[in-house]
Amino acid sequence: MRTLIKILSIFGIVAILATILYIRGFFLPSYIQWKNINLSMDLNQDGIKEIYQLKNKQAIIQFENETYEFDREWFISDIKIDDIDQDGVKELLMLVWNRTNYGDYSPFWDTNDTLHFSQHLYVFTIQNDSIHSKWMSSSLRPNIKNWEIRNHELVLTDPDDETTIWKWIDFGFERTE
Ligand SMILES: [Ca+2]
Ligand SMILES: [Ca+2]
Repeated sequence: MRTLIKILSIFGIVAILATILYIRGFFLPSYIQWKNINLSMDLNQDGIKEIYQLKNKQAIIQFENETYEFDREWFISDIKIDDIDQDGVKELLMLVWNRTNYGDYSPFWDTNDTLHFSQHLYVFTIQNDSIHSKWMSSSLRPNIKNWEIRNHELVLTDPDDETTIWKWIDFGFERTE
């Protein structure tokens, strides 16, 4: 009986450790290329460049007088800046792994999807010193291994090295190729 309790408690400890490692992103796919980036650009068009920094999977925007920190539970693999909708103002695009299927907008009926990691693409606009989400993808299928922006179009490569091209049309991305 004592041995059984011992075995069960070891299993319990291992399960807890595995969960902690999972939540900290230790078991995310090995194809992810975690970038460190430092960009200096004026997205809010006030004549002063902000710093867009991605380091150790966390991103910040440094304005002249304050620093905006993105959700620390997001594991951000890459950021890009482009006028993706071609309205003359540049956006911040972000490739994120987090534990929700719905960005910040969880439907009330979904109470059990908080552990599972999924990949998302987010587009933000910067106005004055605040950040607005312009577009937030649900869980990406397939996942993105590599991405580029060419002529304001997203060139996405999945883990099987299939490449697709996506263009911003009205309120989201549509596949062009
Ligand atoms: Ca600025
Ligand atoms: Ca734009």
